[in-house]
Amino acid sequence: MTSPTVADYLLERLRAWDVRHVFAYPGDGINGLLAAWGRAGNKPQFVQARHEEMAAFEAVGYAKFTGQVGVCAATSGPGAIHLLNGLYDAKLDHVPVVAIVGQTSRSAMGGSYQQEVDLLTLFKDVASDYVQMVTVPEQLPNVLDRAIRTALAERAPTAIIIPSDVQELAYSAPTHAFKMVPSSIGVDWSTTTADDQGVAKAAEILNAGSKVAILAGQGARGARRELEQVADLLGAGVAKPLLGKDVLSDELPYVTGSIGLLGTRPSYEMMMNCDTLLTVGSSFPYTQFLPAFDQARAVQIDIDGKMIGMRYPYELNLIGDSAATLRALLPHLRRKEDRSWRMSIEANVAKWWRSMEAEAEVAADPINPMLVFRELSSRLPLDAIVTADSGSSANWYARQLKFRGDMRGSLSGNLATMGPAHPGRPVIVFAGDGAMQMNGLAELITIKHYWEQWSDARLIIAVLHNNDLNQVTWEMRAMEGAPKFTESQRLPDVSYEGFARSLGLGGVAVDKPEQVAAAWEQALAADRPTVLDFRTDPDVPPIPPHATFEQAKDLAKALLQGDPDSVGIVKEGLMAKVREVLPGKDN
Ligand SMILES: Cc1ncc(C[n+]2csc(CCOP(=O)(O)OP(=O)(O)O)c2C)c(N)n1
Repeated sequence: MTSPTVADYLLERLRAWDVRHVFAYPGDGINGLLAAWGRAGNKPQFVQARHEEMAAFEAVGYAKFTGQVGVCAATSGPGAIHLLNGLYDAKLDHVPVVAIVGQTSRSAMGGSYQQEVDLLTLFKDVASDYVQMVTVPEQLPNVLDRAIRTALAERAPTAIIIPSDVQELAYSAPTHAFKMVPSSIGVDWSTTTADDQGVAKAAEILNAGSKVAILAGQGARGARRELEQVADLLGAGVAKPLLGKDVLSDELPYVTGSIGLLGTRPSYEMMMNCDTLLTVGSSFPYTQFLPAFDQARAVQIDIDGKMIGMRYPYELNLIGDSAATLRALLPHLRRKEDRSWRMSIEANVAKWWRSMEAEAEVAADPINPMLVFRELSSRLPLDAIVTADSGSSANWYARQLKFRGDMRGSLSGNLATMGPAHPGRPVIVFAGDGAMQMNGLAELITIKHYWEQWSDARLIIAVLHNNDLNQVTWEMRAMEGAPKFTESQRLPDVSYEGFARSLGLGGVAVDKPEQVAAAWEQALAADRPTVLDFRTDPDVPPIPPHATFEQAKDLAKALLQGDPDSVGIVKEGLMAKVREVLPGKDN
């Protein structure tokens, strides 16, 4: 065999890092890489998306659900530009992703050549932790290893740019010489625990309070047992930001569920009434849902010294791994003998779940979207992975689904995310019809392409088919006091299940409430990915139970201003739901 090229060596080194999949889309800026892939017997596996944006999102999903680095690749110019949205998702949600992109040949650089974009500048913000161009073969191991290690260490996206001619050069390793940077593979991470002094100070603050609230984010994943013990000793309730929905079971009576605009009333009430706040592994951004600044003494535990101390005037910012730090804290905590705070939280939680049941039962035209989630909740396999896009489904995902067992869940702040599949676990994806039309329909083709390789082929795409960009429609009503602007909000009607069936996937049209449960059962028992095309009512308001007076007032104003859907909203009796948020109504 001829000597390996830089591209051959790149794939070899990815394998050495145990990278098994690269989510990618071809183009002549990475032709050298594609040829190497052919020679390497497709190892790591080239997973072909329909659009580079989705390749990046797929790498993000992979990283979110495996805890390993996700890798994506794209050609120069337009391919690299398309990656950006997915890479920003990695940046904002703090997951490790490496992007590998091509560039025009070195001889053409700076010549305004075809597809020549200043990629170092393009990626400077999204991959601010590490973006480098490989210009000679000896650079490769170090640049690749640092991109991977930096992505893992910073939980962030990084990028490597490899000009097309460099990909085809014979690989030559760095030597033991001046201006050479050798590199090595692998990292053995140590566990960081706060020192004794910090732990003792945290215990002093937490022991002094009588109404403790815990906020546990995705950084607390892996600290489930410790969180339960701490919450128990402190008689605390635990609220979970969206990305932390799977850190603690929703079946625990003191878990108040989601917090924030998509949150629950018990989370809101707990935060408004507590005297002590313990935040673990969360950078939940919405300060207004946390206690007033002079209301609570507060402690934050976070692994990341750059992210700690924000969002609230914490008295103590402890750097450490969440499980290890909570374990160190436990022996210092005194069990709160007065359990009245805890009992009031549990009563609020029980009442909340009853009201969620009742809201899902409200008749709608034709299907109340909450019913779709409620019917799934009890049927969720214990190892399910659930995702939602950032349309209205995120509201119901946050409030209606009861996570338990080893369920995993995540979503993106970005509308365009299609939930990633997992080859060995059942996956349920909630997608709006807008999201389906933006990227989802095309990615069904990717699913068709790969599903037969999976050991568990149960990937269910539940479409909230409401012919409306509903979340924005409601935001306009509630935040702007503006009636629905049909031209921007209405979507062309498409049969999502029909499209799925045309691809050989399962597809079920669900247009009556009484069909919802059976549809879930059918899809959960299917031997292939299935699209459940739920005809949901756009007139069910995804308004938080603690919406501000201004929002409720604006909503009423929007409806009175001749909103084309106001008749539906009133007709179905859903104004009751709207009234729930008006001041003076106790519930
Ligand atoms: C890429 C992108 N463009 C626009 C938005 C703004 N946005 C947020 S939710 C939403 C509507 C989503 O509509 P759909 O997918 O139909 O779901 P629905 O809210 O109707 O359930 C839009 C346009 C966004 N989040 N991301």
